[in-house]
Amino acid sequence: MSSRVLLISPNRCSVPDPVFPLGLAHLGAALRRAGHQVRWHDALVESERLETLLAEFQPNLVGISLRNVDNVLLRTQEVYFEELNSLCSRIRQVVRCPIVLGGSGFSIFPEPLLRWSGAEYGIFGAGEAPLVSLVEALESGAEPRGIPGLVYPSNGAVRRNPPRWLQPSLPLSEADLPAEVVSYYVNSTGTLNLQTQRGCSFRCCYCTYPLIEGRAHLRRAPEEIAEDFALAARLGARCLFVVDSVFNSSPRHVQETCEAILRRNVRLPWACFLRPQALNADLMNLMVRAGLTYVEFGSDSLSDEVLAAYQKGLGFDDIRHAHQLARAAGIDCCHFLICGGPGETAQTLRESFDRSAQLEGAVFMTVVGMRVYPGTPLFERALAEGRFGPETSLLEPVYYISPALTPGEITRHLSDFASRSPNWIVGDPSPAFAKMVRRLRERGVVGPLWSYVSLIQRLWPQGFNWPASHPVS
Ligand code: B12
Ligand code: SF4
Repeated sequence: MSSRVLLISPNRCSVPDPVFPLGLAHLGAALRRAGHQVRWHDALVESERLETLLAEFQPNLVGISLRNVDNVLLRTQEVYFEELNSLCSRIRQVVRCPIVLGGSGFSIFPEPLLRWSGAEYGIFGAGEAPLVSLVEALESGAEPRGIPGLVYPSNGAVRRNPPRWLQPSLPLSEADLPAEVVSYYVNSTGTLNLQTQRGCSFRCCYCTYPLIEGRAHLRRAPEEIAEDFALAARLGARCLFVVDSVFNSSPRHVQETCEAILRRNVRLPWACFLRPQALNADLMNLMVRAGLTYVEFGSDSLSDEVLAAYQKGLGFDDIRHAHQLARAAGIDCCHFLICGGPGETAQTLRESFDRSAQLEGAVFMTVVGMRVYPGTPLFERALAEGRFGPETSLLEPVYYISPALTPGEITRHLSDFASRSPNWIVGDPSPAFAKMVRRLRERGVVGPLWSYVSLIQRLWPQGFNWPASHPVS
């Protein structure tokens, strides 16, 4: 039998950039291969009104992908999950089929989000196999409650089955990627995205990635990855973002993937998250030959004391070494810093700033405070410190701020650093900077937003600094 499944991406967030809903591509591919019909509705693209599409397609199941719950920015907070409830109501006014939720944001808060939305089902973690099983159970009238990762209401409570962690097992094909959605992202940023592996075995105190994707690194075959690179190039992408939690989870994976890209002869600049550890010059040069152009290091702090409190399992020497390797290979680098988490003091903030001078050519993207998520070591710590009670819903963002500082003090320190060093990025981009980025994009310049900082500073050394004003909370 063949079912009709409508997949919805309600994500309208365009900061730092609109992001192609890659999860839908993987789900759609799995459903199509199992013989089902799939349509997409992407709220940013909206080539057809949702109500019109529902009435015309008459789906047997609607899937909603919740990527972002909020923007994880303490000072300019936005929440996105609240619209789930009204979205489900809109769907129900047109069709009566069940609604299933999934996505990385959903997987952090499955129980409260299922309750909030009123949807019939949710799927926690990787969605491909469980979604196909759910569609088939609904088709045949079988009981779906045994499906791995299924989240469902039961006797007034919400239950969650343990997930089965799976690697992204497919090379995608053109048929999995609706042309109007692809062209929206290719035209707005020039960037598409791709996943080479899932999972993370590290235990940084605040991080949800091992919870969303599992703790094992589940890697795809290098030749398949290279096929997806080639597909993105054929579709017109001028840059690719490798969305893996940590691309360099294993030197062998990096090596085999890059060699496969070179063999496939794909010439496409790409970006990825690298853990600043266990890198060497050969590996870095190989990545660059395969097209790596932008590196986002999840460094979090440049103070060893804070790195230890964040449970990063690495020190400043590792960060400096990784940075030097990247610069020597000619790569633009950005370091993300979480300022004000456990162990931070005014002194450690200054230490990070002072040490940043040793990382030549880097851009530092800073955030204030550490978002607390359930199931993380930070959650346990905050609970033990009495920051909130066990019943507190963390859906409404809660931030851990070191007892030695206030958000206002952290912001003032960062603003001071940014005024002394234009590569410290604090707050939103100034209108002049945003305008310049738009112009460069119109001329075909690609890359993550932060990469324009160095470019614009190189082109116009006197002007166009990023920071505008920073509201002090
Ligand atoms: C890569 C990444 C980025 C890159 C994206 C680059 C690019 N061009 O793609 C960058 C750095 C730009 C970025 C930016 C942001 N990000 Co981000 N990002 C990620 C990351 C690491 C991977 C997302 C991804 O692509 N996964 C791969 C795809 C294939 O998986 P997936 O979408 O999760 O889909 C699978 C399952 O979730 C499930 N599924 C998905 N949808 C559905 C639907 C149904 C019905 C079902 C059944 C299943 C299902 O099945 C899919 C296949 O298995 C996640 C963390 C993570 N590990 O998930 C954070 C994450 C999604 N980001 C997050 C956030 C907050 C943001 C920003 C708002 C941060 C900011 N202020 O700038 C922006 C928002 C950007 C935007 N426009 O939406 C948060 C969201 C949680 C929250 N608090 O809201 C996450 C979870 C990280 C975290 N803090 O925990 N991000
Ligand atoms: S911060 Fe990076 S390395 Fe640490 S647990 Fe998260 S994904 Fe893994």
